[in-house]
Amino acid sequence: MTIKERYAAAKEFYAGVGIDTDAVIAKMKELPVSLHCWQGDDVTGFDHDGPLTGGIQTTGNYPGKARTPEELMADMDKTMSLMPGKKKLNVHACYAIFENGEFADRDKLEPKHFAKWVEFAKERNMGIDFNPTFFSHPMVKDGLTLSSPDEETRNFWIEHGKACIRISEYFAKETGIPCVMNIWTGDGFKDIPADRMGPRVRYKESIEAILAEPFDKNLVKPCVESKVFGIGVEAYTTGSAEFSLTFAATHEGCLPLMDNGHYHPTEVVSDKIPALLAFFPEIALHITRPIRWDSDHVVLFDDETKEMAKEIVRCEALDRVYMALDYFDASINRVSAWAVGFRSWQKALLMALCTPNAELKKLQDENRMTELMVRQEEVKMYPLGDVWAQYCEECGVPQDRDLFAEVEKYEKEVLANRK
Ligand code: RNT
Ligand code: ZN
Repeated sequence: MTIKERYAAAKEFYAGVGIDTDAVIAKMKELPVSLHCWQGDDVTGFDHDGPLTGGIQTTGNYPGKARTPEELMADMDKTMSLMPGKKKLNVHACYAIFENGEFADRDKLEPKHFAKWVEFAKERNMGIDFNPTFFSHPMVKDGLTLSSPDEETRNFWIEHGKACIRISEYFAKETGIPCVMNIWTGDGFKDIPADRMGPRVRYKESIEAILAEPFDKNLVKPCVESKVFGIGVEAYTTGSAEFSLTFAATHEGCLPLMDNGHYHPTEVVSDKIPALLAFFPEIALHITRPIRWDSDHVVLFDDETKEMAKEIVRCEALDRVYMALDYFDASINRVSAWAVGFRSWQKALLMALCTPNAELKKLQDENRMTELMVRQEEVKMYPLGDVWAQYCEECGVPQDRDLFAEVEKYEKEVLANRK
């Protein structure tokens, strides 16, 4: 059977359970998901030579890492040709592009240092999200930035944050699409601190100082991302879950950002999404895959990924949740890592939209829990693969079966020449 024939049968099946798959596919094509530039070069960026520091780490040395803006952009183009759906570009401040020998430190960054990214995004009809980079820099003092007891250190990073607000507003104005600006620091301690509140009060005041930079709240959406612990800062993280959530709740216009790799292993972000949506007009997500103590593995089409997408869809919150990918694997082909992760989240969204959510909710509200279990298991075996195949076909991207060959070809023709 051809893809078309398989899709026709699936479409009829789904119509029988009240789902219009043509409408679902049309919706999928319009849902922006942020694609993180940092999978292409192991979070290195272009403004320093040193290693990645500050509570995060990449492991692996698979050949073919992008070394220049041109290589990174070429790889992103390749990777985007392998993904169905609408993309938004996600850039970190350390990806500033300096020309003709000029250099600006993080506290002095200007919109012009990101003009090339704007050009790239505009040509591809994408919005841009942004992230100040509070790591991999000599001004990280004793593992601390915005929460440092040293005033000069704090001020340097506050200036960085303010510069990033100005750059975020520039992105939004240039692209006509709001820019989500995420504040994450790896500030914390390896071992038991003697003062847990002091750093948090300083962190709070520093973020407030950054947000005092004037900006249009319709154009820039600042977020605070929490983390339970970081590599090398196992005992204490300044920006804990309670800190970040309370900060966002008490500062209008500031969104909470949940990264699903940043909680204790038995906690699930799928359950936190509706909790936050009951209070916040908008929230943001970093979609990743945690394993044991570490986050940032390539997103797969696994249970929690499906569950997160389901929550966004059944809370009817697709326009209230900013979805961004955040992972970095240096041990496999990076273009493949990008593509598999993005495609997995697309599959999860597609599955959520192809689920008879209203019918299932009714069973719950009527306390028909036996039937609910039976039906929820039934949904898992619906012919989603045939809808996915049609969606990929319509978007002109490879089918799952052909993905690896495409990746391999690019590796041979392009990546292998980077010695
Ligand atoms: C780190 C955070 C953060 C980073 C990116 C690069 O644990 O998840 O979001 O991954 O900013
Ligand atoms: Zn994150």
